[in-house]
Amino acid sequence: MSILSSELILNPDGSIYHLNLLPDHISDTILTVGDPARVAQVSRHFDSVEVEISHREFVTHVGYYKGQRMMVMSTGMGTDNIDIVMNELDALVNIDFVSRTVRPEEERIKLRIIRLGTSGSLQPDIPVGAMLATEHAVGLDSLMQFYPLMETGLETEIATALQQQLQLPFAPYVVRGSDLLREQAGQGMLVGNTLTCPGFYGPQGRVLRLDLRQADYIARLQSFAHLNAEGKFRLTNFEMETAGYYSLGRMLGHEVVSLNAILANRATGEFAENPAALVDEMIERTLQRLV
Ligand code: R1P
Repeated sequence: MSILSSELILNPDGSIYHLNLLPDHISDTILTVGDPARVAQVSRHFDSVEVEISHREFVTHVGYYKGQRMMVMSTGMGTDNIDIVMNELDALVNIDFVSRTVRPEEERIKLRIIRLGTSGSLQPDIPVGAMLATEHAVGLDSLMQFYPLMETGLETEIATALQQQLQLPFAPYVVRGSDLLREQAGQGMLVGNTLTCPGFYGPQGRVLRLDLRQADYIARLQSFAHLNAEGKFRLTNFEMETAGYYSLGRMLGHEVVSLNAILANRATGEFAENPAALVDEMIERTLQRLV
């Protein structure tokens, strides 16, 4: 079945609508960052950068790192952007743009997508400056209201406990990411469970001029605990994209890991003195582990 031009939108040069990339641009390993300025911070470590493409918040550099083809792309903030990034990256490798048909299963490509992001810690024992690789992502956003995500029994159990203990009017979604990629790219980092919030202020419990609906929201996040067959589950950190990556990655068949440089600690009230240096450290450590 051919996908209509209103659904799979291609630009006049054949590139995909938002990312402006052509199928030939894509490498199997893709590093993603939120901030467009962070793209060059990554690609300056490449042996060479052969393609630079920029459209809206999506800046992409394609090149080689230690002889391996690699690309780095910015996504902007929030899971609504991750919906675009994951669907368009997948289309670039798994849909034939000429016939507008999905490639047969045996021809499909599994991408390795590594988010190099920043994040706030929820727990006093995860300090500013820590590097954390996400095991489970918990989505407080509405993205999975629109897709048939299959959760495991344990994920559903954790989601139900979260709804009850956090007194949420809806059930969050819970997804475990790729253990293999986490162990490789996130080797030596802390492992944690990341809460993906649909905002930076209220949804992450920050009060400037607006009060929160639940005054004890942060305390509830910090003290959330769920004992299960695998041990004790707690929330370690929050940010704004990881659950979108993990859920869409599972459904589309790509390996995804979210790595987080902890810039703030919301238990102690600290913020990093030199955030750029921490992001650099995460970039360097991760690149070394990918080749
Ligand atoms: C908020 O400041 C942004 O920083 C975090 C959040 O997820 C959100 O995107 O990640 P990035 O630094 O990777 O964008």
